Amino acid sequence: MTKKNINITTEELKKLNEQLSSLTAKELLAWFVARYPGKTIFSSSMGLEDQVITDLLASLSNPVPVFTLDTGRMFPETYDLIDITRQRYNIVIEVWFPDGGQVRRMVGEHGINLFYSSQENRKLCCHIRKTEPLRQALSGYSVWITGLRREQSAARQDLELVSFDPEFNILKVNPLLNWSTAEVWEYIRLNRVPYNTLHDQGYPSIGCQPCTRAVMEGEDIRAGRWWWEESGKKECGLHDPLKAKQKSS
Ligand code: ADX
Ligand code: SF4
Repeated sequence: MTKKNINITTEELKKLNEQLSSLTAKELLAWFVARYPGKTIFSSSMGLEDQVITDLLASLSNPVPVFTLDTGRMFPETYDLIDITRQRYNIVIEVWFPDGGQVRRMVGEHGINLFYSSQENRKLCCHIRKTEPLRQALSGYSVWITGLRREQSAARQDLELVSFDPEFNILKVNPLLNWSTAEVWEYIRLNRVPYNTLHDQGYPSIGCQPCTRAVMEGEDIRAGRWWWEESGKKECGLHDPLKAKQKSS
């Protein structure tokens, strides 16, 4: 059973969001790192937003551990970026893998490309390859930094700067919550932050290779993720908007 790492009431959370709302992304990161030293961790998918956060974290005096979840189905360009980022910032990027036995059983039962056959199978794959490794990676930490932004999808509109995630028993912090896509790109270019070359080939949002395609001009940012599924239901279990609305009391 996951140990409860944090206790916060709905009222305290509301006050915290009000208190922190005027901080810049960097100030917000610094605030949490100072408040929860050694208990703050950052999950990077190596996406554009995550590269901004990695760059911001590199400018803080206290290091924050960074991890990425390798589902085994990533793009070669994503693996390249893991190494480029590691070298550019001289940091360790911890890579988490799914449990081999669980993957073997799942593939044996449903096939290697099970995600195309039903949403149930797709969710099973995300659960085994992403959510369970995430649970392990977050274990023992109190604060989880992510690159979620409101503009990314309708389902993410109601996210807060800071929320309590009951699934992982952790405070979830989204420092780029209110950044626009243009602001993210501006930061990347101004600071020469390394990014996934797929972004220049029509991929605004990058996940696993078989579940991500390029989008057309004018299409939604996340239209290329699990594109065969009904939009509005395209979360993988790492970020369930319904769960995020429930607060600890
Ligand atoms: S997803 O749920 O649809 O895959 P998305 O790609 O938008 O999420 O990324 C949102 C945030 O989730 C990222 O900024 C990152 O914090 C976290 N995340 C998503 N995928 C991974 C991954 N493979 N490894 C680590 N963190 C991830
Ligand atoms: Fe599996 Fe696709 Fe989910 Fe990756 S995004 S874990 S390949 S279903």
